[in-house]
Amino acid sequence: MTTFAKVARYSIAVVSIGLGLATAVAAPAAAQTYQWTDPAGDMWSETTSDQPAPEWTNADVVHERVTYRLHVVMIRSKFTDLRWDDGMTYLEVIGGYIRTNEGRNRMIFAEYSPGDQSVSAEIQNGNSDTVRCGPTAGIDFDANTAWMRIPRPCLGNARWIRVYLESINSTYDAKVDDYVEYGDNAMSTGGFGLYPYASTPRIHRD
Ligand SMILES: [Ca+2]
Repeated sequence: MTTFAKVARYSIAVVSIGLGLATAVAAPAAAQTYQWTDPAGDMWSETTSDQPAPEWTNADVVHERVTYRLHVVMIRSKFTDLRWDDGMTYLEVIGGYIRTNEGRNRMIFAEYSPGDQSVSAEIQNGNSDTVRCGPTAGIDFDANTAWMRIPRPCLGNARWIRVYLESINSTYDAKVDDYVEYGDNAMSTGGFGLYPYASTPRIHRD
């Protein structure tokens, strides 16, 4: 998917869905970590319209953990299932937005590359320009997990951040003879691409 398409998708105004359906578990005495569960079976598909796709399990988020340490933000995602199948066009295991107390907006992308079997990480600013700050990402298909490491310079000198997370993948569907995009909003059971209406509470730097 092109960057433009990603931006266009994110910019679509969708109904506001907060964190009410997520189970937030803030680690005691560690305000810099915020983690929560997301239900299994709550993915959506997008073709001509968005609709629930509970039968789809690939990259269905079940747990997220965001940690903001002094020099880095770490995101760790766990899924019901995680795989690369023939017919898939892309697998964005971690995507979303980070907003900072300094007013910065960052789009984040961690996308699997089947060619070299690695995960590329990218950060973009509010103008969709790449922020060259050394993000990295990884994937473990056996464990159904992925992670993304975001050095603090990607975020300026943010004292706190708020994060929206999702996963998106696309595959060919012979029934409709087209590629179908599947996504999981990690903040709720609603459709994906809900920024800026859904996000974590403030996660403070360690
Ligand atoms: Ca889910």
